[in-house]
Amino acid sequence: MKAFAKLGLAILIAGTAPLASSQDQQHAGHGAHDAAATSAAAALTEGEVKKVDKEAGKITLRHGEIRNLNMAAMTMVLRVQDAAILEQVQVGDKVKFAAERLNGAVTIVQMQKAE
Ligand SMILES: [Cu+2]
Repeated sequence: MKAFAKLGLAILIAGTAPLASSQDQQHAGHGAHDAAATSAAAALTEGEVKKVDKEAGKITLRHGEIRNLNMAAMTMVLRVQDAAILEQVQVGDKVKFAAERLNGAVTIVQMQKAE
């Protein structure tokens, strides 16, 4: 009987807690969503280097789907956060990269050669 009463209490808590928190913490929940989007950016997208413009800090890539940016596969010019990224690759290289939208521009924040 005692165990049954505890179980009932646990169900009551489990049943009410999510409701209360979703109403009280709508803004906190939104923040958590942003954090999730940032961590998703760590997933690398495959690409192929088409052009490197070191002076402008840009690279043209034929890239696969960039999930964190909701971008389909395409060929496009991307900025690089750190110009040193461009020193590591040459036209024709297969790469894996992480991109984020920084100041309105799609920017590569991490890139490595694909094996
Ligand atoms: Cu694109």
